Amino acid sequence: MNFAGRNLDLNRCHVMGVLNVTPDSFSDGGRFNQRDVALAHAERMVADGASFIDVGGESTRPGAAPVSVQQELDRVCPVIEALAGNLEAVISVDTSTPEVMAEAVRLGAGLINDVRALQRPGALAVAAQAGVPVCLMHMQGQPDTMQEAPQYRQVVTDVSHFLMARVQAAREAGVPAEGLLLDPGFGFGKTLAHNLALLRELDQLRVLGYPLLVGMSRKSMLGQITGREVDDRLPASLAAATIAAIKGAAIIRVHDVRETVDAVRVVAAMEDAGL
Ligand code: PT1
Repeated sequence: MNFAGRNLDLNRCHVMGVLNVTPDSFSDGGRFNQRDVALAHAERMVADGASFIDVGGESTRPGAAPVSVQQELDRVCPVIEALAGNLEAVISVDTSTPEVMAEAVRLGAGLINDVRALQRPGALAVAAQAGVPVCLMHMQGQPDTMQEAPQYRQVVTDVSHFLMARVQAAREAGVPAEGLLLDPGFGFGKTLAHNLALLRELDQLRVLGYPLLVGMSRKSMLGQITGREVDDRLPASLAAATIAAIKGAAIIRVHDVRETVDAVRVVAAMEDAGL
């Protein structure tokens, strides 16, 4: 798949490093300092083997409050500008806001990662115009309330049907099929049982024919399984990443790049040995 000039073979599993530029992600204020800290963190993740750096200015974890368009632009754009051209990786913009998508791609972003699957007004048109691949993610509800009472008829088929409908909407808007990735949205309006069903049956989403992106790093589903606090979830995150890689995920979105790259290499080595 081509990401704004960078070509990656998605038959192999890649690691995406998380670069948060939400204010709570940094203890210190100061915009200049934030840009420096973000650039250094991104360079570290690329040196550790990340193929993608995902830049997001809206927290979408459970309970998070909405942000304004201007706030998101102010957070994301200076960082993307600082990274573009200076990184041996694809810059991904984690946004649902059409204005942010357009500006980020203009500044050099090579992937639009939208947890709302282009459902905001204007997002389909902007994504089609942008000419970079798009990741369509499933979420039930909105971040502030999505964990209150998630319900599905059958989570894997419900998520699959939602994603197919969003693929159809994106293609009708002019996004080519070769530029689409899908994500079941672990932790986005799902109980532990829902998340585990999606992980166990990830191969069922693969039959849709699009590369899969998944993110489970440090999430509360792993806290529920292990009883560990968020900063103590690396082993569980590596297990989840390994399972996803075995089940055919193309991109794994994580905080701990170095460790996850090693885990993915073990899976790739096993698969290469079967050729
Ligand atoms: C994700 C993802 C994302 N996750 C994609 N983008 C987040 N494509 C942000 C918790 O339960 O999985 N895929 N962008 C982070 N969101 C969450 C959700 C963080 C749930 C934490 C939790 O702890």
